Formats: sequence, structure tokens, C-alpha cells
Amino acid sequence: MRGRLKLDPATDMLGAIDVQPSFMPGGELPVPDGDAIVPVINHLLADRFLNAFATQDWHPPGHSSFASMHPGRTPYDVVSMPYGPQMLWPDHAIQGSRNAALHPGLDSARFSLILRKGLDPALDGYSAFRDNDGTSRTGLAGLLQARGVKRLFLCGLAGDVCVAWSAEDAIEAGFETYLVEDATRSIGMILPDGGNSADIARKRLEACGVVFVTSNDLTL
Ligand code: VGL
Ligand code: ZN
Repeated sequence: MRGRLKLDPATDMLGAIDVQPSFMPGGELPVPDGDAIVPVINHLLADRFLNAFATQDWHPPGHSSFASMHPGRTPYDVVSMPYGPQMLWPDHAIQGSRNAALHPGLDSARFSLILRKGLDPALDGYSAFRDNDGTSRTGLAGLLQARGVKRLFLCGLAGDVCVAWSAEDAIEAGFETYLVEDATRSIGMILPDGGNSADIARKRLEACGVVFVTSNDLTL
């Protein structure tokens, strides 16, 4: 979309997904330019949103999504898990590690809620709303509904993984869902069919009703 979108501080909420050094240049699973979103999110926190939550990818050592746990496999291979296909990743976002903390430059004092996900050793959790088996819920939808949130503005890392899965589930949970593009970066994996995961995620999200905006579109 282009132009102005007037925010309602009472019922709009910003959701910052996995803004952790693990997903930034120098981290274990770097998203190109991932650190560039920190000042943009800080601006949104300071000047645009009263309500905001953050998530942290928060894996135990030896998590089943790590390629290192699958002999003969390398990161970005896809394996079959009891709950469906699972892409394998470098070891990342280990509970309590420095890189798994929220980025130190992020104004995290403004988050009313910090939700950790991916704790189950046998199951991955991309979305802020549920684990990758599609059934185990984090409770986030009910919490946001109880607080009167109507529109969710999502941003963070990675746009083609955890932000995308969160946005799809936000729509399913009944929130009007926006993705703040300049506060988001994607990995951009080349998939087996030659497609780019960032393009595919964007098309999928637009098809299910997610509206792409930039931070400049948002006014009070
Ligand atoms: C993520 C891959 C694995 C993300 C987390 O935050 O997008 N991607 N774990
Ligand atoms: Zn992860």
C-alpha cells in the first residue's frame, strides 16, 4: 500500500519477531542487512505504538532443527519430521547465549510482552502463535484479544520464515495484519524449484490478506 495509515494507539500493536543477533550479520543464521531494522523499530516504538511485543527464538542446545543433530545433513536441507517437512538450520539462538538476547540496541523497555518460542527440543516453532506441528498454541492470540488488540503490525527477522509464519497465523486468529517492510529483512533462500523464499512468502502473505506497509505510511 501507499500513503497514510492512521494508527489507533488503543487497538494497534507492533510485534517485533526475533530481533536477535543470531539472525544478524555475524550471527549463526545471518539475515542479510538484518541489523538495519533496529533503528526503524526503535522509531516505531518511540513515536508510533503504545502497545508492542517481541519474540525470541529460544532453542535448547541440540535442538532437532539443527543440521548438526542429523548425521550427513547440512543446513538448509529439508528432512521429514513427525509433524511434517522441516528445514535444517545452523545451530542458532541457544537459550541464554548472548546472540539469543534481544539486540542490545533495541529499545526493549517498551515491550509489554516478550514471548519465547522454539523451546521444545523435538519441535520447531517459527510462528509467534503456534509450533510447527500447527496445533500447539503459544496463547498469544488470546492474550492480544483480551487486551483489545485489533490490528497487528509485524516486523523483524526473518521475513520469509518466522515473520511470515506469524503473519499467516495472525490472519487466521482474526487480526487485521500488516507487515512493516522496512523493519523486516528476509533470508532469501533459493528453493529446489528455483524460486526465492522471500518472493514466495510475500505472495503467500498477500494472498491471505496481509498488507505490506513501510514505517513512513504509519501516522498518528
Ligand atoms: C528463524 C529459522 C530458524 C527466524 C528461526 O527467526 O526466522 N528462522 N529459526
Ligand atoms: Zn530457530
